[in-house]
Amino acid sequence: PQSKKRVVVTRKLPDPVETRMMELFSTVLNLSDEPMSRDQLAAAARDCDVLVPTVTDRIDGSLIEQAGERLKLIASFGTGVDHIDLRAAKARGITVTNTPGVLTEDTADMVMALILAVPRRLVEGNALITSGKWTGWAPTRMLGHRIHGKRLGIVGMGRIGQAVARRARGFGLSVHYHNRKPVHADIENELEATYWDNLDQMVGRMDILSLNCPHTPATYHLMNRRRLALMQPHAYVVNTARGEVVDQEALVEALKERRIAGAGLDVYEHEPEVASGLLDLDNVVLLPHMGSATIEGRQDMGDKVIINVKTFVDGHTPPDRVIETMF
Ligand code: 8YV
Repeated sequence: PQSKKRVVVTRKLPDPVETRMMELFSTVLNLSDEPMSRDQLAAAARDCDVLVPTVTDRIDGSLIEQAGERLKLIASFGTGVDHIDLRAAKARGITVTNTPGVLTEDTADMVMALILAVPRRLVEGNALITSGKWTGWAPTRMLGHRIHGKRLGIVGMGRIGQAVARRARGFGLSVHYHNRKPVHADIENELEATYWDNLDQMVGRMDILSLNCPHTPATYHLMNRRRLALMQPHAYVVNTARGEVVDQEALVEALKERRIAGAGLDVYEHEPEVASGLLDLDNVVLLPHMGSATIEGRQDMGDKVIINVKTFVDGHTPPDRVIETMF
């Protein structure tokens, strides 16, 4: 019907999510599952009431400028909102929502998977078997580093950071964290987590670092050349947050020169490009941005998008409204 709001979805979403969206709204789907070109995205933004983008769509100031008068909501399918110029959206009176909470546990699982995979050489072990080169057990073969008893430093103690901390304690890691401010004392006690006000000091003392902060102007290259140099040579870094939080070039150098022991990466600067230097290293495990990639999680994210859109078009404030100052 005419009254239905026009909603443009930029990527293929789970079938039940698409079906429900088509029932509720006048929904335009991108069935190709390839990211829209910039022109397609601009055309979509010119002619819809609600845009549902994902992390692969760059909704910058110039795109928002090209948006039509009728665009009033950007309901992103994902938690990170660094692909959206929040200030430009606000200036145009466009509300932005995201999908926090529902991918916390899945992402924390992936952090643990990388914390285990890199020091214990899981991928190398698998490659040894599949290459047919395994000649049998030996006392000194395929030795990695012990996890238990080591110090984990979590950078960014939000939902995901806390979920990592809970898991880490089960693996016998002691939990340390850096955050803009300490978390509530009850949470700190529950997690037996030690707050480090000074990131440099924490970085220099950890055996494993896990990056779990959003990418904002304040966290861009937070792990820069200087901070990477503070890490101990036996230390590992795991990044499931955003590639931009680490100076990738400096990271490759540190890994190559064995100034740090290894890295587990799920995200990259300039995705889907992966710096060629990373591909030649044997002390890294590289994943294709799949931290939250579970069937259940994608459905939950879709449900959240639908609730946000429905609430908004019904004239209310959507539950996951992103406020520019939050980041
Ligand atoms: C999602 C993510 O896959 O939500 C995020 O911030 O990085 C990913 O886990 C992606 O956002 C989907 O749009």
